[in-house]
Amino acid sequence: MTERTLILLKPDAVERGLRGEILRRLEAKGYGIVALDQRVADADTLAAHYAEHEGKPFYGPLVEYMGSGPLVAVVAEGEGVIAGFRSLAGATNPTAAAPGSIRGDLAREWDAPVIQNLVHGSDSVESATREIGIWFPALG
Ligand code: RTP
Ligand code: MG
Repeated sequence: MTERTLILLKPDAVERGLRGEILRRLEAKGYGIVALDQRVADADTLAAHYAEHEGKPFYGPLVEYMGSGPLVAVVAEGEGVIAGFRSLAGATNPTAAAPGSIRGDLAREWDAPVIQNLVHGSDSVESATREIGIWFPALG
């Protein structure tokens, strides 16, 4: 079924100049881009986006990391794009992420209080709907 997902090119991806490489992989796979916007995320947006992680030890560092510089929010579309982009992204931990994936090829572990792994992708239809509403209210 054609569906939409919310992708974030996190601040480390922007900082390292990897926007083009990541978007190239998304487009090469055949997914469409419905919306794309670079911005510095504000605290309310990050609190809403990461509500499920509130109270976890890495929550504070996660919000700090995600607000540390510009990120690129993207709505992508296609058959199976939610699971498909998660597959392109690879495992959360860059060391465990398979070669060939965005995180496996382009990210590594650092001595940091939170895992920095270049991209976010919605993990379900419900999450995608919720997250698109947070980042692109006009599309929600
Ligand atoms: P995402 O939401 O960013 O697509 O990543 P994910 O589903 O693979 O990972 P999730 O469990 O939702 O965690 C969200 C983000 O928080 C950071 N994280 N750090 N132990 C840690 O230091 C830790 N655990 C999670 C990562 O940046 C992860 O992508
Ligand atoms: Mg997640």
